[in-house]
Amino acid sequence: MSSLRLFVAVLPPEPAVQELRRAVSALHALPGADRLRWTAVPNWHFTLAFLGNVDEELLPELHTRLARAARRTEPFPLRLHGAGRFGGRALWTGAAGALDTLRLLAERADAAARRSGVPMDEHRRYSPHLTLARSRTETDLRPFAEALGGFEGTSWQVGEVALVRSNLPVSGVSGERPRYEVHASWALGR
Ligand code: 3AM
Repeated sequence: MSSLRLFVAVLPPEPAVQELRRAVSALHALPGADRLRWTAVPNWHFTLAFLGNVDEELLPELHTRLARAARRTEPFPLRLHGAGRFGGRALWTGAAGALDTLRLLAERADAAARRSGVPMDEHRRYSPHLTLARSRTETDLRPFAEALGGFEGTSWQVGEVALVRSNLPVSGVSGERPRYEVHASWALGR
């Protein structure tokens, strides 16, 4: 049985991506920046639910349920906001705006996957973040988070949710990043 590695995400629109790109480029000049693995700009996303490897036979049901989850959720405002880190391993920018709706959409995406037969990992509290850089070893990411802390993006209206396929690097080249492609997407609301 073949399977796809999938996650459900909100993708920021191009103007928001460009604002963030300008802010993040200043971080690349900080000491130690070259030892971090920076995520590729076209890959930037807010993960709502990570599904892992999904058997192809589950896809029709998954699509139906994600479409329903999208339809039940009205479009909502969101903006990129500030910075944070997961310990010394990941640096991210956060979100502000209708976070309750973002959380609700994440819960609905999780439930849609579960009910389609995707064995989801135990439920962790959803923490909205867009990963900017990762470190293989414990690293002091505070200077990076502080430098980006005042960042505020322009608000946009989230109008769709995407099911994204993650193609892990197969070349074995160290530092090569996964390729993401939008497998399907659904408009929010009716
Ligand atoms: O959106 P971010 O970058 O935080 O780290 C992976 C990435 O998160 C995460 O899913 C997103 C798209 O790949 N991810 C990868 N494997 C995971 C796992 N086993 C995972 N999240 C939870 N459990």
